[in-house]
Amino acid sequence: MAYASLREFLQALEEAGELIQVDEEVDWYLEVGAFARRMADVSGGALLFTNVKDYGPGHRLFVNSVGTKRRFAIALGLPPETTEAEVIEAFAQRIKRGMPPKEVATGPCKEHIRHGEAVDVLAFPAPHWNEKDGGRYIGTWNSIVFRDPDSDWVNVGLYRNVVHTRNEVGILPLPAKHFVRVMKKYHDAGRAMPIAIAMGAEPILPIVAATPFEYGVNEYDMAGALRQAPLEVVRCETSDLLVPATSEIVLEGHVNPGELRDEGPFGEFTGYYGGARAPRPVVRIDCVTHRDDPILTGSFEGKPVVEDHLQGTVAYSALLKNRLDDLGLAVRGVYTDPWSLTFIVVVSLKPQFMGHTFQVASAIWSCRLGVKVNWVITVDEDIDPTNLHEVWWAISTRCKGDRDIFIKGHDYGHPLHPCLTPEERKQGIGFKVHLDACWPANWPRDDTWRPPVCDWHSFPEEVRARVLAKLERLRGGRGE
Ligand SMILES: Cc1cc2nc3c(=O)[nH]c(=O)nc-3n(C[C@H](O)[C@H](O)[C@H](O)COP(=O)(O)O)c2cc1C
Ligand SMILES: [Mn+2]
Repeated sequence: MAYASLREFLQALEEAGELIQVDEEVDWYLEVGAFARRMADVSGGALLFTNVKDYGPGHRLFVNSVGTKRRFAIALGLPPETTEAEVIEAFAQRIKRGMPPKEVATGPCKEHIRHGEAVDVLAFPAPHWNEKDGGRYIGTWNSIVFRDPDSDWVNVGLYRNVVHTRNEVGILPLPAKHFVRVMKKYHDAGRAMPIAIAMGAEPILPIVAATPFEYGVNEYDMAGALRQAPLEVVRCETSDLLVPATSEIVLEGHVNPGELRDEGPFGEFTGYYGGARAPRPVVRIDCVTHRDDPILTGSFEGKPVVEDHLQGTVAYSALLKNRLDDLGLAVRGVYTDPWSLTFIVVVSLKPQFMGHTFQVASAIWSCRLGVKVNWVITVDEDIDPTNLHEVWWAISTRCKGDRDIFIKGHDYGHPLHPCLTPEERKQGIGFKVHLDACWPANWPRDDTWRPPVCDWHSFPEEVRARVLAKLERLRGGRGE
């Protein structure tokens, strides 16, 4: 089932007991952030603030939309109790075929249209999230739309926006992002880059925006694929870009060549402040359109687990699984735990030949999203990659440190990676590690080389059945 709007999604969250509406006054300065932090720490509900200080009723703020596995499943139209592995599998299957958007004449996002002097982004309750943030961030759960000047390719990305003035916001696209490549094309041709920042589109689009699809993949098609229904879009007022018809708020603007202004720092997905204050591109807002009683959306960043980490887990695990499948590498599963920030990926497989596990690691590093991955951990197919305890056990028992760990320095480094020196972060110099916790492929499959596993499944089936039946009687039907 596809949600036509954010409001339909809120309704579904309400029915699932996943929505907390806060009617008491809450300060946009730190209090909103602390609410979101607290909910992240207790795996709590999504937050709808109806009374933000200086704003009052009619200017709602929605935060922490897919911050738990249950809500992530609900956003995808799956039952709340769907397991994480099933969510990843559904995501992987759905994105195999795109579904183009459908243009409609108009939509709720056009209920109010403000041009020129009437543009004021601070009409919306943008939070100052963490204390050391470099300002109020209006864009943290947004969908930023732009088109490649040389083709029909439409990209949607999630890049943060600080408020500079009533009609100027900052944007932080990190170096490997599609925004940077496309912006360069416009600017090299001496042209301004038109963009549209949609907030409060239906729930899937920000997830798509934050997913690192390959260059040239039309991300509206991916939104359609994930929603399992075409996304309805309308034309912007000041450009020919298309935006989701039911968006709560749309900021239409452009990025001029060479125009930079200081931006940052910001409490980051790494769990530390990052992106030290530095000159970054500016978006000039030409027009704002919004719904009646608009709902601004926002996402809290910080130490795991916040929705950014869940998004990363689902998207990276699914995209990497599809890639390894496409290459015929036949792995059992791929998983990056939310606490690993997608810097660590675990792959479970049955090694067929010497070097198979390294081939898997190389296949991950050789695609766009693998650039960010520092560690690939390979485990045998009896290990569930989503179960960190099993992975830990495999590393403890099957990885010989001086033989099974491959380290390469002088490689890509993420600019926000805290373990790099400030200079390495600036230059983007990092490392790769392949940690192989599989039995070596050339080892004979006998009990001397590979000691038999000693667990529940190693008991004969009839013994297990007998014991289960006895436990059942013992616990009065509550046996496991
Ligand atoms: C909550 C959240 C905030 C994000 N903020 C930024 C950001 O400020 N800058 C950035 O480059 N990427 C940010 N990302 C990651 C990008 O959205 C992600 O890399 C995405 O793939 C970018 O789109 P692109 O692949 O089309 O370039 C953020 C992701 C999430 C979930
Ligand atoms: Mn993209």
